[in-house]
Amino acid sequence: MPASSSTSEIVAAMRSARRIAVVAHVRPDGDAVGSILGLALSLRAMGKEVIALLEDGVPENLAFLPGTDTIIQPGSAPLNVDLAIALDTATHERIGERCKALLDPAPMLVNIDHHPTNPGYGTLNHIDATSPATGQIIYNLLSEHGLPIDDAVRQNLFIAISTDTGSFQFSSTNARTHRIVAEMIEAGLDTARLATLVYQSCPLRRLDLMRAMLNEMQFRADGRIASWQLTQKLMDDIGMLPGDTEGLIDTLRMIDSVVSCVIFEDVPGGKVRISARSKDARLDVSTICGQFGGGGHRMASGARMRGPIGEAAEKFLQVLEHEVRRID
Ligand SMILES: [Mn+2]
Repeated sequence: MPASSSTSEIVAAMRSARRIAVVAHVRPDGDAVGSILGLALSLRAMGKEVIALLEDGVPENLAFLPGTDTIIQPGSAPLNVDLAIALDTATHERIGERCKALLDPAPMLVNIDHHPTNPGYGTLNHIDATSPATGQIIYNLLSEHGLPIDDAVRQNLFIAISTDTGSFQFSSTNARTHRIVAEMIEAGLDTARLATLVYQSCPLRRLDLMRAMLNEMQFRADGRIASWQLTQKLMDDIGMLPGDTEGLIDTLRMIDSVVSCVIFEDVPGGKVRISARSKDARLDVSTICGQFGGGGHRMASGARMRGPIGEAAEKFLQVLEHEVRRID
């Protein structure tokens, strides 16, 4: 993990900038969208001109968050920002090709993240792998330095933290996480409303996807590994939209015998996207994903492999099965 710059240095850079771009990773999840909006809305309240950028735009299931209407997808016009800030993005490339091209001319890049594999590609880097969500780092930064926090900022950062901790269930959740939410509730945040919006507002299409997964999931290593292959054909049949797979893997994780679960997904260019999870601290899926050019957290990681999906799955699962059998 790279040496971290102090949040004071980062806040000083924010204060002295006039025009700031805030960006997160491709295929944005709740932590990506919530973190960039939490920070962007606070910076706007400080009087900064802020461009919130996402290569793939906002997924439909997160469109209820305040400020999503201000997020833009990268165009061709130069941004002319004094400062670029990348959040929740483990490698520089993962902000997306078009975002990277637009932000490369920025005189300074701040990199704030919680992925332990982040190499520190910014001018200033603040990588805190003990934080369960980038949203938690942003909340700490705003509150420690007295930067504006209003209800819209809280909504975004709550969703960032809630989604990245699996609703406060994952082992990365710590005492500070709960203290932050307690502070948010004391300040009047309606967390039940937000939970309904993010966890109980699925279009039927997402349950069709889950139904297919439950029908097709496969097991190996005596039920300790559960996996599923999400093919392009199924995506077409269901009419799947970006963000539809968020949280799907947690259903595989529910099974008592499972210590690791994996979803393989066809992505454009003949590639296969891998999402892997561990339920046992002795099994580090980030090193397994690392063998296939990916990375992430010990308990939640990803990689991309060349297709076809069946062959990629078999290669990955053989390595995973070897590791799973080693820990017993
Ligand atoms: Mn995250």
